[in-house]
Amino acid sequence: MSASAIQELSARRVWDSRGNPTVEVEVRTGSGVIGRAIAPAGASRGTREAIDLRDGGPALQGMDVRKAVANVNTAIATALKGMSCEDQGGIDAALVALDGTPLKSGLGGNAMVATSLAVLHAAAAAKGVPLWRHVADLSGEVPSLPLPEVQIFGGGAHAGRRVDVQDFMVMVPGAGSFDEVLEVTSEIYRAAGSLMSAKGHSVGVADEGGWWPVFSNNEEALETLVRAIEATGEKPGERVVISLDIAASEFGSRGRYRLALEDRELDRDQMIDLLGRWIDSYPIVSIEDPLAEDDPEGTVAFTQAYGDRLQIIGDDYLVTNAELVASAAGAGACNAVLIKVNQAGTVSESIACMQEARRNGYRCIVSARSGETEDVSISHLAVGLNAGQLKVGSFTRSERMAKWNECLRIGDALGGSAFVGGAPLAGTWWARQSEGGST
Ligand code: 2PG
Ligand code: MG
Repeated sequence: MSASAIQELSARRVWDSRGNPTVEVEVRTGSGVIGRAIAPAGASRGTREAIDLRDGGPALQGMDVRKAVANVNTAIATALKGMSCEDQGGIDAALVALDGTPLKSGLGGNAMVATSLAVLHAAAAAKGVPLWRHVADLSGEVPSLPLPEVQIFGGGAHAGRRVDVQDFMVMVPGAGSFDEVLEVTSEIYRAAGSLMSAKGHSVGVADEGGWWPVFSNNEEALETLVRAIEATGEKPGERVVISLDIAASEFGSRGRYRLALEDRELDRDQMIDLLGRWIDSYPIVSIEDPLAEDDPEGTVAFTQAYGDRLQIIGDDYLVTNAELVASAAGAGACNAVLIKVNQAGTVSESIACMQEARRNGYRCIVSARSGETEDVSISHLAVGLNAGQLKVGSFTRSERMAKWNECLRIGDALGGSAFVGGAPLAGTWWARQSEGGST
């Protein structure tokens, strides 16, 4: 058996940041190197993303993954044994063929993504290079250190729907280094917590570590975010800007949007007007899933209205799918795509989506899920894919901090010039303003 051939492949059940079971896969090659990866899990999921196989039934709220673990230990292990872990394309094609379903419900997206990523780790280890270097070799990209998007307040499906909007985030495109981004973000995070305490709120955190959103409406969250940025001595819109994940599919469908806290329903045009008022009032540079995934008309209209000022990201709308990116580009919907490996199901399909995005001039943001673990593969993917941006949640909880800290380590290996700074936001009002032009 050759040194890079897969000799053993097995799975075990481990637990994610919400205490839910998930799948960990370990791959051992002929030379004895090991690759290991864990599947993450979303809460606000697109209907067209790869499906996690869950056991159902009364135990663990139906969330158990024994079937997915068994699929790895039997069918997947049998199919992949003897293949070279350096043949990521061949391995992922074999997984897709073995699954044979449109949304990976056969083997389970969780079984497939953990296997695909574990193989990626094993290949890097077999080559004796860091994971980001191996990813760069696969993608043909020049590695770079991404610009983070960091959540300050959670919301939506990650906070009991306490506010409609899911992620209130900051970006620091004006920072000179990755380390500076984290330092500025840490100050803003702390300032936001102090503002919440000062209002007499008990300050717990949501699923991704952002402050629990004790607000009476979405605007109060935006106001508080601006105050928190100011409290650190920053002028909002200069070094620091705001990014939102509306995750509109969670409260909207077929052109109708229900704002739960305010108990009112908006039609598509009213929803676009509401977002427009926020864009005019706050230094927002990026909006993810502004309209629901079943509202292409709204998404195209929103992109037409704001695409030359903002980054408009498709997450549930594009589900890391190259074909959906190509058709969105044709229709003029979004100008950026979130890359979540477990939405696609395999590493190769994620890379294909990113390459399709690049061909169409779309920006790329590698993203974690709301259910995460100590697995830091996505930090390496963001670097090796030269994605430009990384979203992993907030600035607390070790499943989040592990990813930011891994970027610091990779940054040391790459050298200071690898940080992309504000470059991924080229074409937005922020970039025009920082070049000295008008907004
Ligand atoms: C999102 C992600 C991460 P989830 O919508 O972008 O914030 O959430 O993993 O629940 O889909
Ligand atoms: Mg999202």
